[in-house]
Amino acid sequence: MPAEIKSLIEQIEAIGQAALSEIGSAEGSAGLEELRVRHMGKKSALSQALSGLKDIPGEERKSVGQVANQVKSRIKDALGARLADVEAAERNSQLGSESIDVTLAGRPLPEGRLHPLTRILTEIEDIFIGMGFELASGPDMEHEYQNFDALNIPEAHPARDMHDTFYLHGGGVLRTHTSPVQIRTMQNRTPPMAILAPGKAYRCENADNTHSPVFHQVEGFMIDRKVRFSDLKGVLSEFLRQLLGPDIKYRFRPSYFPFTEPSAEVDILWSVDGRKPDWMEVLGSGMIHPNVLEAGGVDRDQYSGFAFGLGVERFAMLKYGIPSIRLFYENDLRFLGQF
Ligand code: 2U9
Repeated sequence: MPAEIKSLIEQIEAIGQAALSEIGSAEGSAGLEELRVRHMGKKSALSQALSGLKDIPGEERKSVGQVANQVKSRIKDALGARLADVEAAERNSQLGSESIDVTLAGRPLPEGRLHPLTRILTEIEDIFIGMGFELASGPDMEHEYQNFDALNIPEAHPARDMHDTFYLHGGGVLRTHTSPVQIRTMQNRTPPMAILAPGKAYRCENADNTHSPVFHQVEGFMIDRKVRFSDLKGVLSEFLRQLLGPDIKYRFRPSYFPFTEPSAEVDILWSVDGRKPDWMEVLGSGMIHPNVLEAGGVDRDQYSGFAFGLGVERFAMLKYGIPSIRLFYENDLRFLGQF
């Protein structure tokens, strides 16, 4: 074999050795890819060494070619084997760094709560439902007739004054109490009926610790033949005992409302901040005025009824010891989180 062929074969084997040693110590799949291009590509040292192959005669070209093919396939195998190792190592290190400990405790999520007004409103509703009352609702925007006239509140009554009532453009008012709901219910049903009307009421006044231009009321009434003042006392006493405890002290005190006659307010003996108990007004009530029965389409000679009304915020403030009505509407989570 001529010396230049022998030297070419040695050169090819040397290129192969160099490539194998580089591949053996290559780090990472990116590094291996770079080696693959350098050793297997068109511009590789091997390709360059073989560029003169076509000028070599038959037999000798064949043996150079054989060596070159062996070297090529060894480089290819070495690349494949090293790539498998490198990829396995990369996968293992990724699995190690991204592992999740499924036995770790989860982070607690902040817990939602019912608004204190929702809580007390639900309690109040449940007590009356337990005594046979049905819930009713109606629109917040009302006709002046339903809000005032039907309730025996005459044109000149101070409650109709601009200072107390939100008058709407184009007529109508924001209801100043939920009483119009009861008028509507009376007009749509026939006695006997026992109805509870919880909802928002609106008064045109500035907010302070005890007033808010929007607040919540629960009103109710019961109409049947021979409903008496003692029925009113029985139902409201039972309500107070269930809401505030069996030992609650209360009194019925004569009062006046245009829509009831006779009328009474209910006071409870209540201690604020551990101080000496005092009488606190919590409920208005009375026998439904015959004019109001008539406006509701109920026969005033056949039927009688009692009605009552309470402010939900006032009850919540008393029961939970809340100092200002504004806290209900500020949505401060430090306040709301206590209920
Ligand atoms: C009809 C007939 C009678 C409802 C009544 C009161 C007395 C009363 C106030 C309590 C505090 C309103 O929230 S408050 O400011 N309510 O004192 N409400 S009797 O009487 C009615 C209602 C509807 C058809």
